[in-house]
Amino acid sequence: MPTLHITYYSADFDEDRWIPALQAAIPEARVSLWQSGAPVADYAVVWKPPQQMLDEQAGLKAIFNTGAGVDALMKLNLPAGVPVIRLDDAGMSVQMAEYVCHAVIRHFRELDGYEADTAAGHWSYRKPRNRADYPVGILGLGVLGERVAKAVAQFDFPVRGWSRSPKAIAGVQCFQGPAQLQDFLAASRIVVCLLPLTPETDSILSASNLAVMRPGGYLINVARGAHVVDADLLAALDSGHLAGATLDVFRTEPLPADHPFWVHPRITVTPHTSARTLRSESVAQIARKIAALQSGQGVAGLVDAGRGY
Ligand code: NDP
Ligand code: OXD
Repeated sequence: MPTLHITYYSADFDEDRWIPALQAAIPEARVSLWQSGAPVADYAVVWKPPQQMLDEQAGLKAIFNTGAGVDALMKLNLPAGVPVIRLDDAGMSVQMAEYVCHAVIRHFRELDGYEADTAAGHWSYRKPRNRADYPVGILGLGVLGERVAKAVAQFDFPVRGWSRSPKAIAGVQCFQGPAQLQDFLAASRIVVCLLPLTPETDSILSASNLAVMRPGGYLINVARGAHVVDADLLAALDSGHLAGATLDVFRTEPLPADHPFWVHPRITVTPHTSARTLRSESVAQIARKIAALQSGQGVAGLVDAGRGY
């Protein structure tokens, strides 16, 4: 007789794979797909659930989010006193480090230019750039941002970071809080956004903040589309203030077919793929955390509803 009941719902991930994987990792539990009217479970494992699910599951011991970002959950009316637990790396930070290092190096080494030369059959060198002129600033020094900062530093770029609370990370010049945002941006030529989406960070990459970045700046947004004011980014690119952008996340996903980002010559678009939720790592982490909670221990990745992340 199962002693635990886990209810599962995902707007994006395949329940036919996730439910058996959770069931195999937590054999003492009964794992089932949430549907309206289902009995209240002990734990919910969710991605972008409907409000109705949370309203009906009032007795949960915890809600597990199968992603790092909890902005979709935070928009809902969450049951009072129920902890929300996010994915805590689970194989994402190495993917994010790969993606961001690739985008930084592709821009710095002008690989798009060489690709165009190749297509035209041109053999022509570009003058080597000085990496001291390309400081990389990471907005957000959490689980993903810190890993990315350390990875970028391995290539000897000057690295800056910005967070809410003070940090000390070897090889990273750290800034914190709203009072130091402008100094951070002015000290960065390539800006990488790895902030959670909260009321404080919504639209943070707006005209006034983009204007503070060094001329010829480059933006890499791998956090959430709503961090960027689309029209302000396009204006900064078209005025020549920014040299280009790599964007993995968008206000509307999939990015609408008529959105100007698709065809802008200096924007690279990828389909929210910089750090994917990996099923086996994520399931193993959730199983470990459920076991810890069941035996009264604390777990990492607890979301602070007041901060919104
Ligand atoms: P964390 O919560 O571990 O880190 C968030 C960082 O942002 C922390 O350093 C935090 O500061 C800082 N921060 C938050 N609010 C502010 C603020 N108002 N001012 C300054 N700094 C702030 O998150 P992760 O690193 O795990 O993930 C970051 C985001 O990446 C996720 O929320 C998600 O949206 C996105 N993501 C995107 C993916 C993709 O595929 N594109 C995949 C996974 C995640 P402090 O350390 O002081 O708390
Ligand atoms: C996440 C994401 O937040 O995939 O984990 O964007």
